[in-house]
Amino acid sequence: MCLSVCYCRPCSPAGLATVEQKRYVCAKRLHSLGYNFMAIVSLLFCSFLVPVSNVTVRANATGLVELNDTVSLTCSASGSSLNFHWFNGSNDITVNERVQLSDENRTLTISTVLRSDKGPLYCVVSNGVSNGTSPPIVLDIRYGPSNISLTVSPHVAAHRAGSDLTLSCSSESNPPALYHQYFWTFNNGINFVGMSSKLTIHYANVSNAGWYTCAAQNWLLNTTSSTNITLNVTRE
Ligand SMILES: *[C@@H]1O[C@H](CO)[C@@H](O)[C@H](O)[C@H]1NC(C)=O
Ligand SMILES: *[C@@H]1O[C@H](CO)[C@@H](O)[C@H](O)[C@H]1NC(C)=O
Ligand SMILES: *[C@@H]1O[C@H](CO)[C@@H](O)[C@H](O)[C@H]1NC(C)=O
Ligand SMILES: *[C@@H]1O[C@H](CO)[C@@H](O)[C@H](O)[C@H]1NC(C)=O
Ligand SMILES: *[C@@H]1O[C@H](CO)[C@@H](O)[C@H](O)[C@H]1NC(C)=O
Ligand SMILES: *[C@@H]1O[C@H](CO)[C@@H](O)[C@H](O)[C@H]1NC(C)=O
Ligand SMILES: *[C@@H]1O[C@H](CO)[C@@H](O)[C@H](O)[C@H]1NC(C)=O
Ligand SMILES: *[C@@H]1O[C@H](CO)[C@@H](O)[C@H](O)[C@H]1NC(C)=O
Ligand SMILES: CC(=O)N[C@H]1CO[C@H](CO)[C@@H](O)[C@@H]1O
Repeated sequence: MCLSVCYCRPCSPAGLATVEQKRYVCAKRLHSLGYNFMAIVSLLFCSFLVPVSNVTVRANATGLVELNDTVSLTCSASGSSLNFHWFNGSNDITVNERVQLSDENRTLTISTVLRSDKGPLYCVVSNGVSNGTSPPIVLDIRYGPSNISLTVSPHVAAHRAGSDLTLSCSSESNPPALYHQYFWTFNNGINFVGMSSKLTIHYANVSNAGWYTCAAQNWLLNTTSSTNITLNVTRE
């Protein structure tokens, strides 16, 4: 029952195999003598690895909202003895409180997503004989409006009556464009002025002086942010 002859030859085809060693204990109880006979047998196996293919990444959620949502990305691939490795752009993923790996690194979970998490994120799967890279995934993370600012040009403390001036409002938001709009109010919301990111006043006069407030709204998230400026106009 226990082997006494050992015959070894190289694994073939060599490129697709690794050698695995397994140890077995052979034991036989010899009742008549009252002790156990034992031998340790080592067997070497050629372990054939199936090359890596079909590496894909799937996200479990879309329409993520910055600071509110959590997303899990799962990497899957065909092949045997797979190792999973994640990248964020050209860097390795760094695990921290918000960024966790699980299921033997198959799954990447990002909690309270930030706009900077958008990626491209991708996974590299490898085994002893080959590797494969998933197509990159770019997360659409909705945020804003944030970093709102209001400037007036020309940039002077007081504008002369009769001059032209432009108030410009800017803010960061995703989605941008259609979903992101500006509202202007003059002197504490008494006058609704316009809906563009720029407000131009031709031939300014003293009655144009006052508080201007710009409010930016992200229509998809229904979030707003506002800021204001005091416009000064002097008589000539
Ligand atoms: C998961 O990834 C980490 C960091 O890349 C690595 O240290 C660890 O060995 C991996 N675990 C498994 C089971 O592959
Ligand atoms: C990806 O990298 C950016 C910096 O380039 C970092 O701010 C962000 O937190 C990273 N995201 C993840 C999920 O690692
Ligand atoms: C992936 O395989 C290619 C050859 O197919 C090799 O050049 C590269 O170094 C491998 N990368 C990793 C991370 O194993
Ligand atoms: C208008 O005048 C006030 C008080 O002098 C000043 O605080 C404010 O910055 C001025 N506005 C602008 C746009 O410079
Ligand atoms: C000042 O300009 C506003 C429009 O910009 C106009 O309605 C108003 O009549 C002007 N006032 C004077 C005193 O010119
Ligand atoms: C984000 O979460 C906060 C608190 O739970 C909630 O009040 C807010 O409406 C959420 N924002 C969006 C855009 O879903
Ligand atoms: C947007 O917010 C306003 C109040 O801030 C609320 O009255 C309105 O119902 C919200 N709309 C949506 C679509 O959530
Ligand atoms: C103008 O903005 C400042 C902060 O930038 C805020 O403290 C103030 O209440 C605002 N005033 C109005 C009239 O909106
Ligand atoms: C350019 C700039 O100021 N960016 C800031 C916009 O707001 C976000 C979050 O509120 C900050 O993380 C950025 O640094």
